[in-house]
Amino acid sequence: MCSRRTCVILGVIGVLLGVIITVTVVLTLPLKRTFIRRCELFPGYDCENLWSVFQQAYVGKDPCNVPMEAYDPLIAAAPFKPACNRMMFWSKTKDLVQDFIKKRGCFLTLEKTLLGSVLDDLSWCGEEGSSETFKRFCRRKCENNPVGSFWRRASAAFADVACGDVTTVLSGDIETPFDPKSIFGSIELKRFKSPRVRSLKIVLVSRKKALSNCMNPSFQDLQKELGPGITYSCTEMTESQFNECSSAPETCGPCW
Ligand code: CXR
Repeated sequence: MCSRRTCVILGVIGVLLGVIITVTVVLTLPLKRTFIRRCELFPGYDCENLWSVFQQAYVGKDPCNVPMEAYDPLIAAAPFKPACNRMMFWSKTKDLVQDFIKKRGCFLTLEKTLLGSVLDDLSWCGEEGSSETFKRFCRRKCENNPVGSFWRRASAAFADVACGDVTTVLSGDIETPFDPKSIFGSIELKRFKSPRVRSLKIVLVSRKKALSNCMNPSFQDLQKELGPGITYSCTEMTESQFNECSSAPETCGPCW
């Protein structure tokens, strides 16, 4: 057996190890569980491997120093597939679009793809010198935070595969529906390439009293960013017209 002193030291080490393992499991598991559970809804992927590739982007890193390129391996492990004429983008209209998508399943948003759906509405970060994933108290103020960088990287890759007629849902409840600094304006729109993308269909939805319409000057900025070969059209809708559209059949038939 061990001497009293050695036994006490071994006991303390044992307890410490137990605490460390418990803390790691408690802090990491819930996020991992959500990630894997959502991932398993998509057949044909190795979800454990995707989780480990995902973690490598931010674990052990300063949470203000995770650039969007850190997610390149993750995007490469689960690349986006093009869905011509069915891809839907949005800015400042997330909940509206999510309700719409539930009913009109023919459109594809980033949040419906594997990578978009496993991380939708989640928060995560690492810490220098730690192998853990934290899901609370993750700072979002700095630009290169793990969550913001993921959405920028994933949005870029999703827009890269856009083709045909692309739809974007913007808010008519604000004075500047097209915001060049938003992810849609600064990343997605710039990646649409002619002739792969033929046109951009803007759906401008107002919930309350509309503060902007299709003549809004911000759409001139949009046209400049769009590049020469792609034309845009714009349709104004109230929230209820938009929702009526979502109760239409499963096909992506014309609604705007
Ligand atoms: O124009 P943005 O919307 O900045 O970004 C929206 C576009 C969408 O077309 C979508 O494809 O970028 C993609 N996207 C998400 N799917 C997403 N899910 C959650 C971008 N951001 C997403 N988030 C979080 O919501 C991000 O933290 C992001 C914010 C979107 O804000 P906004 O309504 O201005 O900062």
